[in-house]
Amino acid sequence: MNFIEKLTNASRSNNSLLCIGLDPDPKRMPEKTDVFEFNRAIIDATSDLVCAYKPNFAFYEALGNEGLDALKRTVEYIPDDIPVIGDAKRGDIGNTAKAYAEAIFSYFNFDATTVNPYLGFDSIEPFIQYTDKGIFILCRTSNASAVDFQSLRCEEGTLFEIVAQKASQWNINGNIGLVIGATYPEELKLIRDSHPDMPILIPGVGAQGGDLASAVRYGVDASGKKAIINSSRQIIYASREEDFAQAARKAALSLRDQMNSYLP
Ligand code: OMP
Repeated sequence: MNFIEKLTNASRSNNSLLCIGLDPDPKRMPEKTDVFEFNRAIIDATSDLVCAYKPNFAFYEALGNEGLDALKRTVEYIPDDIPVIGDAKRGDIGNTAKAYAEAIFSYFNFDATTVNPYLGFDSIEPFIQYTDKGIFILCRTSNASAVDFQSLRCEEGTLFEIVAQKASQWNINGNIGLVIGATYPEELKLIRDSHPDMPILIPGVGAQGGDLASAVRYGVDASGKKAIINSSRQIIYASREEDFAQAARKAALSLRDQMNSYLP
């Protein structure tokens, strides 16, 4: 089963557009909790509520070998029917990109990843050759400084619009999606209108204050699908006490139901 089929199935069976970001930060986790055990408790408490999980490499790399080991065990632990997006945001020359793709897809066995398009097509090509995997290209990121480059006016339009057009041209294997932050609803609407079929990964609700209603209304395709709305800190740090997993479940349930209430 390829990434899109897995995503569609998980989204349908859990009636969910919610992706939980597994971004473990020992400073915010309950004291003396091991990263894998933390993730396992969150996964056990929420796996019937999500369309995907998205661990971000940074939080694991920061912990050295132990972190990378926890990352590998986390991917293995997530139930097979739920897709796992490895948020790595890689971008390098083709030969190096090939090694990044191998690490993410063959060693860690992620179902999808995020990539940075700044280096152009030959930096993306090694990823899209894994035809059963999903590749999410950064288009309009959620941070305030996204405007520094992504808003630059070019002859053919604004830079983030050109990125979306290129992503569409590069989509020869049908496995490319876009990343657009919930903090930029107008841009999300613009890109969804011109790219009706692409899956869109939408981070930025919750801790970053992005608008949930617009993320749902502008993010989904015509059949109310293909939007993957990520929240990390708002869910995994809902409590720092022993009840953290139950608190995460409560936060996830509420967010999933709110998202569904905004579906057209
Ligand atoms: P919270 O702000 O805690 O919900 O985390 C958001 C997650 O999404 C982090 O892992 C970010 O690195 C990631 N992210 C963004 O916040 N903004 C983006 O534009 C893109 C991503 C991403 O690619 O997932």
